[in-house]
Amino acid sequence: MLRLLKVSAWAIALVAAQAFAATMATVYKSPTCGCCEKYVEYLEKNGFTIKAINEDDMDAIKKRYGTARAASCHTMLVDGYVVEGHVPVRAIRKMLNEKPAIVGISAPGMPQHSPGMGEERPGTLTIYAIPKGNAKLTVFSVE
Ligand SMILES: [Cu+2]
Repeated sequence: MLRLLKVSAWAIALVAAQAFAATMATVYKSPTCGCCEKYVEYLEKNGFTIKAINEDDMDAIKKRYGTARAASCHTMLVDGYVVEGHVPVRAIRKMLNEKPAIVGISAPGMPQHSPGMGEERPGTLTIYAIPKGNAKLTVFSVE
């Protein structure tokens, strides 16, 4: 009985540790971007710990991290991937779980009804995969 208690306490501790292990990420954004702020808040509500960096030359950031051809307002770095724009957490988690050999994913432009851009409408937001090199963008998911 005592042994069983110990085992279940250990299991509960493990589950709790996983539930509270926040995903660390860095978000580059323009200091005047309001929707970028909202997106950072959305990420934080959904288990991310965000280091937000204000950057005046966002074009340079997109060139540096390879998202210029699918550009949006902010650029996020997470676990070796780049997430460009208002991408829902579901798509980010899918990428982090599947670990595809791509630069990252993007919601190009400033799509309405994406996180930080008004209420989401499931099934209306196309997320693109940015391949390495010059290969064309492909559809990563529809959120
Ligand atoms: Cu935006």
